[in-house]
Amino acid sequence: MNLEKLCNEVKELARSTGEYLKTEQTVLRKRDIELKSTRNYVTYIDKEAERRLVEGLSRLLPEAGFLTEEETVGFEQKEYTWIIDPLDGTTNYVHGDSPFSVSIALMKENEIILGVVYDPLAAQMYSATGAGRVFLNNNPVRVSSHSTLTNGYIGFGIPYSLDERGEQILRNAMKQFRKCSFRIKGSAALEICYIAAGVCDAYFHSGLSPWDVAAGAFILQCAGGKCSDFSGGDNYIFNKELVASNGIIHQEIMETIIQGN
Ligand code: 2AM
Ligand code: CA
Ligand code: CA
Ligand code: CA
Repeated sequence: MNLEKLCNEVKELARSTGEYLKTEQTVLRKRDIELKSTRNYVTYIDKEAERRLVEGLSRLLPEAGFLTEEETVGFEQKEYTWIIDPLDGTTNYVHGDSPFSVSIALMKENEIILGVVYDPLAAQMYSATGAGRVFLNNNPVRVSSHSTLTNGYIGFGIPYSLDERGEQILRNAMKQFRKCSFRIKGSAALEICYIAAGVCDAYFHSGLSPWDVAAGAFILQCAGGKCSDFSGGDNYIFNKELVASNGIIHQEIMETIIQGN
């Protein structure tokens, strides 16, 4: 497999799907907006974008299976699996707001080998095919060198259903409000990429699914960053617990915000 060539083809597909999202946002009508549960929006556009991605990616790699948010195609265990979120940031999207993104990861057995996240409004394409091979558009990027929570620029999200643990973590974060600047941007995939590009220093969110995390986390790690679950372990894609950082402030985030010491 020529990974660089495949990555370029995936980027083209992400770009055209992103253009579709951008155009449709301007004509989206109230009656097209559905709720899966409170705060959890979906539209026909999420599903149509996913259908286009599945069709395009199937052409690029016919032997691969899929793990997708809208389940337009069922999951099947294969050597290669595309993990895709056709529209990450649907809440922003339905409110006519930004950012939102297309997120595509390729997993070989249990390892991610390619990640692409595209923001069509900013025309920003994040991609990675391995350590040091990570780009924002055509420019190589790296994580920030910010070393403490103090004056940090930290992203997070609030899960649709908030359990006791999730609430405690938000309370722990609140205690740090005077120290650092917190942001909720609303597209998990992009918020992880912002760390890869050195814009943000860290991000945490519980309740995320593999399609929110897989591409961004791979891109971040290729850019020198770190991801972990809430115990500090490696189960951050499938376990609904994510802490992502530039690596340097990871331990401090774990201690102050996740463990609440
Ligand atoms: P979505 O727009 O594809 O649904 C918002 O906090 C960000 O987190 C979005 O990227 C949203 O993805 C994602 N998200 C996924 N699962 C979530 C959950 N259980 N609660 C809140 N946000 C979730
Ligand atoms: Ca969704
Ligand atoms: Ca998502
Ligand atoms: Ca989505």
